[in-house]
Amino acid sequence: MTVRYGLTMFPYTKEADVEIHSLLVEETARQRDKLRLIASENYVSAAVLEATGSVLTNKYSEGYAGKRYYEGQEFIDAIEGLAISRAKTLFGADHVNVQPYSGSPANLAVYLAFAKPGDTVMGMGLSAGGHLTHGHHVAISGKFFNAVQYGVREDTGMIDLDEVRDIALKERPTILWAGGTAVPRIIDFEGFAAIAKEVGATFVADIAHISGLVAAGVHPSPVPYADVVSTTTHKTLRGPRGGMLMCKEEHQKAIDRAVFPGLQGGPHNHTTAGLAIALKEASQPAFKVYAQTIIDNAKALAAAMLARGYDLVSGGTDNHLILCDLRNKNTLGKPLAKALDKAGISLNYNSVPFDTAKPFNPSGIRIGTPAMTSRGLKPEHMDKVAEWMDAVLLNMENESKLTAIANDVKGFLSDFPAPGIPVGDLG
Ligand code: DSN
Repeated sequence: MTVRYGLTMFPYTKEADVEIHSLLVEETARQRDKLRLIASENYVSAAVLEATGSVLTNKYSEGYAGKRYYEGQEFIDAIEGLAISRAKTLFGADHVNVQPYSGSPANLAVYLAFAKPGDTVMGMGLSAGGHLTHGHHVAISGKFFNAVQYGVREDTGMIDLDEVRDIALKERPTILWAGGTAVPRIIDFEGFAAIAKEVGATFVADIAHISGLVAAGVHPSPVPYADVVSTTTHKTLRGPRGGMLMCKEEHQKAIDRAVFPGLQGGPHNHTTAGLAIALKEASQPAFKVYAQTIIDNAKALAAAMLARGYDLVSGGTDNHLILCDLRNKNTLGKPLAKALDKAGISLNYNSVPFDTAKPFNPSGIRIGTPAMTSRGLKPEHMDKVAEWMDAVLLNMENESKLTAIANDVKGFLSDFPAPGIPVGDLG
């Protein structure tokens, strides 16, 4: 549904705080007028936005349904119950906890549930595409635990399960993680589960990036194989900012206790309501079409980039993201990302496996299709996207060219209304 406002946006904020009002309007316009290719971002529906801005933010409800530490929970219990039952049905999970504030707290709760400080834990290295919470040395997961990391093969850019098994057999981790933030290929969750079983580790699949694809059935699910599945709720799943843990029945108590009272206080009920709505949306046939189009768009964009001589890690993609190694284009990721932003195309610079540059100005960029697919862009539009990106690369210092591209992008996007964002004057 296209939202059309005839009135000033955020009228109460305008009255209370003109500075925040103006910034809210500007950010709304930015999200509307730019091509958003950050792989972890999306546009939630107007209904999800409404729930997250509701009076539920006023309510404390530490505990779980029927066992709370505050009164007045009759509606909160029902809302949380709906979110849980919808997630269980959608993912086929035995048990779901919808209270984690986001992906990092969800993953911290997993450590609390299954490991002790100093234990050996194993995950994919950040520079190979893993996540900070999977044992990176600057994060709590790398400081409080003896973290060992696996990567990808230099010749294929893919995970080598034989290497994972060798490391796991040698290190005997308590927890084995699969998943990450810059993994463009399908992960063999069954293979990881077999390794975890062999070494006696708890197998945790972090599907933060791909949970919408998994929910839609267009990507293999780890739920049958993993002890625990962790996800954020705001990426391909297209819900509000939050986290969720799914697990086998036998881990229910450990997970619930770790989230509360182990790690967190009161759940963010406005987020839970938004999540319940998003899960209902994700169970509709239209969401399956959306999720498949995310992948089709990513494959079409990858093909258009390969045709222009771009070097893609692993040679392409199976999911919603593309990791591009720019070393053959003689630029680093950060200056290109900044030039693209000036040209109305928003993405992030990213390390690539075996990067020779520093993480704050690495050799790559990461490109994702979830947000633009939410606006209705299709595979036939991906050549134009690649053409814009290539024109930016060739004109990084040419401000007037970058501005001209930004105007083209904005004009093009005006035919693709963004969910939850008004068309017309934002006031
Ligand atoms: N920061 C998220 C991402 O961009 O992938 C992961 O936590």
